[in-house]
Amino acid sequence: MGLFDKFKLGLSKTKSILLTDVRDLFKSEGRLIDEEFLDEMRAILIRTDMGYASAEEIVAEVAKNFRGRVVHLVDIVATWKTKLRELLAQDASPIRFAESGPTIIMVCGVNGAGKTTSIAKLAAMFKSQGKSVMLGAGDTFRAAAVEQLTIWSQRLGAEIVKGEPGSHPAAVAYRAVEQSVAQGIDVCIIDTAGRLQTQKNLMAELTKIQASIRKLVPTAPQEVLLVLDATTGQNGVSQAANFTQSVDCTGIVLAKLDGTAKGGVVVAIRQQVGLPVKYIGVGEKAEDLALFQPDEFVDALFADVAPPAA
Ligand SMILES: Nc1nc2c(ncn2[C@@H]2O[C@H](COP(=O)(O)OP(=O)(O)O)[C@@H](O)[C@H]2O)c(=O)[nH]1
Ligand SMILES: [Mg+2]
Repeated sequence: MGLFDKFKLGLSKTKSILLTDVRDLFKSEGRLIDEEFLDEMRAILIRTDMGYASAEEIVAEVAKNFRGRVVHLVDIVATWKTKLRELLAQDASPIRFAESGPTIIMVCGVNGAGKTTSIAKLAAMFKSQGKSVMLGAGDTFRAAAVEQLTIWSQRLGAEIVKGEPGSHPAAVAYRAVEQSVAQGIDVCIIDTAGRLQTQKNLMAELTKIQASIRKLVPTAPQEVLLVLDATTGQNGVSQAANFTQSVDCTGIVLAKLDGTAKGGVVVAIRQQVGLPVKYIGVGEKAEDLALFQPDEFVDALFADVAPPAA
């Protein structure tokens, strides 16, 4: 499956609701762009969880271009797409690899966000690029979490380092990195337990994990990825703001985009969190991950809107 199809898959719920709502805005003879229309359009945009400010920017642009005219959906789609691309714009942001030695990626987020699954997806991606992968089972709180990562490591043919029950996650991370260096592994991905941004000691633990990695590789971790659950909508945005206060995250993996009609949350994240969205999760399987690219993402969102009649 190509990137565009993955975006379409991830956006299927958002698309069906958004495009149905938007089509309902118009009658076959077109619609006058007046305050009533703009209010209805704003409400539809806000329902996608893109945030009020983002919705307002799109409304203002449509008002500027079309106020007082009778238009069809296809007439304003280009304006929507242009504005959305602007709101989502970010520098190209694939994984930053180490110049030599293993690339270390730490993954954090709240419970159930999709961390472990996203790690499996990243591992599958690296394996498909011919890279060797080590997983660090740093979620030492739950035996089931270690088990889950172990199953993925077997399925994907990745190495794994686990701690003794009750061992400190920083110690597991240390050993995973140590093994990666010793074995000449290309990418080492460290799982961590879910934590809430309000749990100060657990947030401090992330810094300890980072510090123990740096004892071995001072320039690591190359990436600290924050996994957000797209189905939590705006709540994910505040999680991100709080996580980034405690630990220097380098990017976001937005999981479960396929499970929500609130796909507009990616706009809110870009607007309100100073981090790139690196990858999106579009399902539960190892291949259900896509590098986030704003332009293709917007194209996929509007792929089924009929082009203007010739
Ligand atoms: N539909 C869908 N489900 C996902 C995605 N990512 C994770 N999940 C599911 O979300 C649940 C929690 O995921 P998990 O990786 O264990 O979360 P963790 O607690 O953050 O490690 C599991 O049932 C996953 O299969 C995704 O992109 N799409
Ligand atoms: Mg987990």
